[in-house]
Amino acid sequence: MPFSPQPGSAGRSHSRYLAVLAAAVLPLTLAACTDNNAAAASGPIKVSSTNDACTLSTQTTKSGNLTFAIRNEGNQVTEFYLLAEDGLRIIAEVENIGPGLTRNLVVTAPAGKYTTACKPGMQGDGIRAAFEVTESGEKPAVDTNIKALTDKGTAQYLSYVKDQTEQLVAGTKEFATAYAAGDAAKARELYAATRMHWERIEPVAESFGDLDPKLDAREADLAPGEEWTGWHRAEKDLFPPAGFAALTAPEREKLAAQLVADTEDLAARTRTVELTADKLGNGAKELLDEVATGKVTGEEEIWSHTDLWDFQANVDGARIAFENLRPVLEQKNPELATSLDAKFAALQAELKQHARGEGFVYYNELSQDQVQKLASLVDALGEPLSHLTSAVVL
Ligand SMILES: [Cu+2]
Repeated sequence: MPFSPQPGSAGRSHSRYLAVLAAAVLPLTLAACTDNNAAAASGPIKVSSTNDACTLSTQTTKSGNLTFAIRNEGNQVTEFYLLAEDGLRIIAEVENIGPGLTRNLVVTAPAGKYTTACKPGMQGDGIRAAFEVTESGEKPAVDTNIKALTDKGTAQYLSYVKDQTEQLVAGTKEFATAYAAGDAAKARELYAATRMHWERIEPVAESFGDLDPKLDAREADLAPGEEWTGWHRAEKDLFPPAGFAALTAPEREKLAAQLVADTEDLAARTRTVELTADKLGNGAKELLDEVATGKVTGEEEIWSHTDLWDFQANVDGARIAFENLRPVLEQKNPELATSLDAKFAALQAELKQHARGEGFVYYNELSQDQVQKLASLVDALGEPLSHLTSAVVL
C-alpha cells in the first residue's frame, strides 16, 4: 500500500479507482466502528471528511493518547492520515472509510508539530492542515505489568521485522541476480515468495514515505513522467501482457540494482525504527486494509496474478502484530482476543483452501464466489481488528 505524500506525486501507487470499483461489487461493507471507551477525558477529536474539506474540531491538543473520530460526510471512500511535520513520515492512518461511516484512530502522540490529511477518493496528496500537540506534562498512569507486556510485544515485533528484512534482502539479491542475467524462469519462480517478506512488514516500510513507492509502485498509479522502479516493473517484464516491449538487458540491470539498493536502504532504516503498541495495532489494521483494497480485488499483481501470496503475507503480518499484543489484550479485553483468534483462524482456513504446492493458485483461477467468500472473511476480521489499538492503548 504505497503512500507517496510528496507534492506532485500521484499519491498511492496502487490504483484506487479500481479499488473503489471493486468495493462496489464485493461485500466490503466495513462496519462503522465507534469505541465507546475511546471517549477519554477530553473526548475524541472529531474529523469531518467531505468531498472537498477536512475539518477537525480542534487544530491543537495536549500530548498523550489521542483519539480521532473520522466521519466520512462525502460520497467517496476516504482516508485520514496523521503525518510528521515534514508531511512525509506517516505516524498513523485509517483507510477505506465508506460514505456515512465513522472510524476511530487511536495514536500515542508526543508534543510536536504534525500534519493531518483527509483523502476523499483515496487519490493525490489529500486535504492537508497543520496540527499541533502541546506538552500535557502528565505521564499517563502506568501499570507496570501492562507496560512490561507491551514492551515485550513491541520488542518481539521488532525482531520479526528484522528477520523479515534480512530474508527480504537475501531473496531480493537472488531475484535481482537472476533477473539481470536474463534468467526469466528463475526470476519468475522467486518473484512471489520473495515479495512475501516485503508484504509482511509493509506498514513499517510505509513509515519511510519515499521507499514504498520506489519499491512497490504499480503502473496505474504513476504520475505522468514519474520514473517507474521496483517490483511491479519487473513483474510486467516477467509476465508480459500481449504486445509488451520487453526491457533491454541494460534496463534490467539498472532496475535490478535499484531494487537491491532500495531494499538495503529499507533494511538499514528499520534498524532504528521505534515501535509502540499503537503502531503495532494500527499496523495490523493497515495490513488487513491492504488485503481488502488490493489483494482480494486482484489489483496488486495484475500480470503475475500472484495476489494470494501477498494476501497471505499481509495476514501473517497482521496476525503476528496481534499475537505480540495478545498478552496485553488478555488483560484488558479478553473477549476481543477470543474474537480475533476465531476470525484470523476462519480467514486462514479459507485461504488454505487455495494453497497449491508451496504457494497458491493464481488470482485469475478463483471463481467470483471464492473471491466473495474471502472478501467477507476479511471484512469480518477487519471489524474487531479496528478495535485492537484502542483496547490495548487506552
Ligand atoms: Cu503493496
